[in-house]
Amino acid sequence: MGAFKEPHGGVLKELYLSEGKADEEKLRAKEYKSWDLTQRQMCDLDLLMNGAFSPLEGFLGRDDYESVCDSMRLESGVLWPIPVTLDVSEDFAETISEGETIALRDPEGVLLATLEITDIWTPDRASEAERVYGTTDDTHPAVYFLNHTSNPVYVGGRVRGVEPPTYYDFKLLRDTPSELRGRFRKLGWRKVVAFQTRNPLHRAHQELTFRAATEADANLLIHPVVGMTKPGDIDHFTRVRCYEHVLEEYPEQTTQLSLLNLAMRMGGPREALWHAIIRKNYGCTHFIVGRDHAGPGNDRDGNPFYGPYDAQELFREHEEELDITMVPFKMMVYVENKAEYVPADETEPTDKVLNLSGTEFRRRLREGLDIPEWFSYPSVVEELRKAHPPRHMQGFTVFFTGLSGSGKSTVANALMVKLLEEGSRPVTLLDGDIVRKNLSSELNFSKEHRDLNIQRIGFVASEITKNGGIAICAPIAPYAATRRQVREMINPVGGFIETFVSTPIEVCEARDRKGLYAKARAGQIKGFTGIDDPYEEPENAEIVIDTADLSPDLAAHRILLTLEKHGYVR
Ligand code: PPS
Repeated sequence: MGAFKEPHGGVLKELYLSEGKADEEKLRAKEYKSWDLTQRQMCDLDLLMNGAFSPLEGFLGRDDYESVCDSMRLESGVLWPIPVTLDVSEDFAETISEGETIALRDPEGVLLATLEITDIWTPDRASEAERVYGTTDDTHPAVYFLNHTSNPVYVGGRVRGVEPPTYYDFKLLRDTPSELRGRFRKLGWRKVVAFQTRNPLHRAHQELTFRAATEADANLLIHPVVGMTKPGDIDHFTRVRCYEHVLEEYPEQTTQLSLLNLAMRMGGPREALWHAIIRKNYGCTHFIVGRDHAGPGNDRDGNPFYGPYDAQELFREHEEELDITMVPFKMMVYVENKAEYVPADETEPTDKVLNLSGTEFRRRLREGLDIPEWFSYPSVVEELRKAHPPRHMQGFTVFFTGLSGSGKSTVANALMVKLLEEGSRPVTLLDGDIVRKNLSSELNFSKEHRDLNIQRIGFVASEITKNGGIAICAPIAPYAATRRQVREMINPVGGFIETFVSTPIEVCEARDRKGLYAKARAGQIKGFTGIDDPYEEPENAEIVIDTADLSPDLAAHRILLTLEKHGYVR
């Protein structure tokens, strides 16, 4: 028996050269101009070469591109909803011409493919956004990408595959369409329902996917995207570990898991058709389309870009031509009195339906609160908790700022000792003097060098924070913009607590432990902070401490109380 589902356009278009030909192409490519692929292009090229994008034979040329934007069809008439284009810089475009062959390389310079150029053109990106995504609003991730990430010139042409991109993670779970088709054949699977996802799966998903497969009298493929998803999504490492746990919940031999290296566009209805075409190429016969499939969220005015069932409607219009059956996603809800999941439209008025919104789930995760077993599997929750620990298990940075002699180092030392006593995480002190000696010894006190010094401290602190430690920094850090940069560097990876040591300059100068103020007044040190160099006071510091009327012990204690209040220590 041959393939039980014809690929889109009739033939699976694998673009790899045979081994011998690939070796010859590698030799020739030494003479070609090279384009270093972006992350999005690596994903697109991978799926072009392995046949997931059949019937495409390369990056779209200009006529196909216009036709896809206008009518969701290639020039040949075959349905194709999303433009797959190679965007390059103007500088690079100026060095190449139509008819030439170029090398496509990964960021390390490894040759993955060559491209025989048929077209070079500058697209109207606003028009592409409007025609493909129905909007020019930047809050749509694909429109944002077009306007801010994509390069301005497109290059179209046939791709000759030399080797697939190397991925070091989850190798056994990454399949080409031929490999997956082979596996289905081996397993004797005739009908396969594919489930697309970019989120972790919980019990409701397991129930709905298994029900969808059972109703279609088919087997099930969990086919999550691990290429590029919506910015802010849970990382794929965490998700794949979750999927592996959920897989064990399906009856034996009913379900397979495979990872798809797709770069999603979040293109709603058009993207739903694209997802279905890709799954058809992988040999699936059915595809689950849910509410707001591949939805990009809300627009600038807070309205959804697409209607919740637009994707299902567009799919239905093209279902026959697509030759893959849509399985509309059924909302499953947990009915407590029956202790089981039931389709939302099959509940009875007397049923007690339990609900936990996505927002509430994330809040509970963030705060380390209980997540009921009816909602998710303990193994999945554990993985998610590991990746998103509650605050008392996350890293954080306490960033002191203040004049020389304000008491930063003394309080920072006292705080370090108290945190070591508390013992929950490793503590690193990046005191101004220590850093100047070990990390920034070649720097002086010019604005440029002070900024560099603070950026280095910020980088080290963000690494410590990311890995769950505590960084205590105590430089002068006189400039507000640089402090803000550090805050922005650390916020995504853990807590940032800016502590302004506001001790007035008169007090600092009167203390003058190192005799530097006297020297600055005498003109022996130039550009001394507070004397003849500015100190921009923080306006939004989490903590303000004046050591003129607070002992180091009490000051450190107050910081500890604030850390407790924010949930960083218990
Ligand atoms: S900065 O601006 O954040 O890079 O400064 P920092 O790395 O914290 O270094 C401040 C310490 O260097 C000594 N020092 C000076 N401070 C300010 N201005 C000038 N021109 C200067 N020259 C030397 C001073 O002892 C500071 O130490 P602290 O611990 O703050 O008193």
